[in-house]
Amino acid sequence: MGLPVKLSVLIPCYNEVTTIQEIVRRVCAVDLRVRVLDGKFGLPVLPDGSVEVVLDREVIIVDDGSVDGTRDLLPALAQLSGVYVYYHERNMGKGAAVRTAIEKATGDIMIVQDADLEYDPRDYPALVQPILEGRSQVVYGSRFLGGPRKAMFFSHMLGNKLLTLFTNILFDSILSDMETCYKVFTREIAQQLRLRSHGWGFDPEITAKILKRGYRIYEVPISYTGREYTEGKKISWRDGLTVMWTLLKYRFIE
Ligand SMILES: Nc1nc2c(ncn2[C@@H]2O[C@H](COP(=O)(O)OP(=O)(O)OP(=O)(O)O)[C@@H](O)[C@H]2O)c(=O)[nH]1
Ligand SMILES: [Mg+2]
Repeated sequence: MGLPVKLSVLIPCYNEVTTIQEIVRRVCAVDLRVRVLDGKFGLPVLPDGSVEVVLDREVIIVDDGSVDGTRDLLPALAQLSGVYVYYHERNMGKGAAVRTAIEKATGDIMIVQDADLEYDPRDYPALVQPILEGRSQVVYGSRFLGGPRKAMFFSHMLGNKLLTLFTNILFDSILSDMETCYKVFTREIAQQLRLRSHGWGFDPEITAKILKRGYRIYEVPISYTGREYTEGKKISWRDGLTVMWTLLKYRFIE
């Protein structure tokens, strides 16, 4: 990967009228200077042996058929430099929105960013560092590796741990957070995987395909501030069944 390196931030967005402006502000504001221990960029070497790579950024918002007023806010966001907005005519699910974003993205590295405020874009430099250092092509930000977090529902933690355990058993891995939103991957990986899921199958499908192809996933601790149901939290246990089925399908059938 040579300079300049561009990061594409992929934002699937469905009925996020209260948070879409703020998440885009945070994504655009984040400092994308990354300290990299690798001389191949030809940049001046700092006293600690690292170089400082400054990433270019583009923000790809895909509105997934919102009906809560989100769409009225998007034209103004599309005016911002480096921010591009695409629309699904009807609601198709997170997976479909991320896939559209991948198709439109032009970056060397891509990161999925939910449009609520549960994840913190200030974690980006740590998340892309293993890719820039050539240690991995895929990085997941884990909510279970000791990073700061809002302590929330036991049932959700259990659900997350069970789905991650299921993944680890099926694909002989030791992930700590398969369902994390912060999945970072190179353009090459994105093009190889040919993702097909529309809804909540996205996370298990991408994880299964990456592991089945023999890539290792690098994990980095991230912070997490889960939203409350009163703030729009939508996930339910039924979504867990879709996830398990998707993992089984890509492990044994496809
Ligand atoms: N729920 C939902 N989210 C979608 C859909 N399409 C795109 N998204 C976006 O996908 C991202 C993840 O959705 P969330 O509802 O936050 O999923 P989650 O974080 O697992 O669950 P909660 O925050 O608990 O609702 C958000 O940015 C949504 O706006 C959809 O059809 N349904
Ligand atoms: Mg969320």
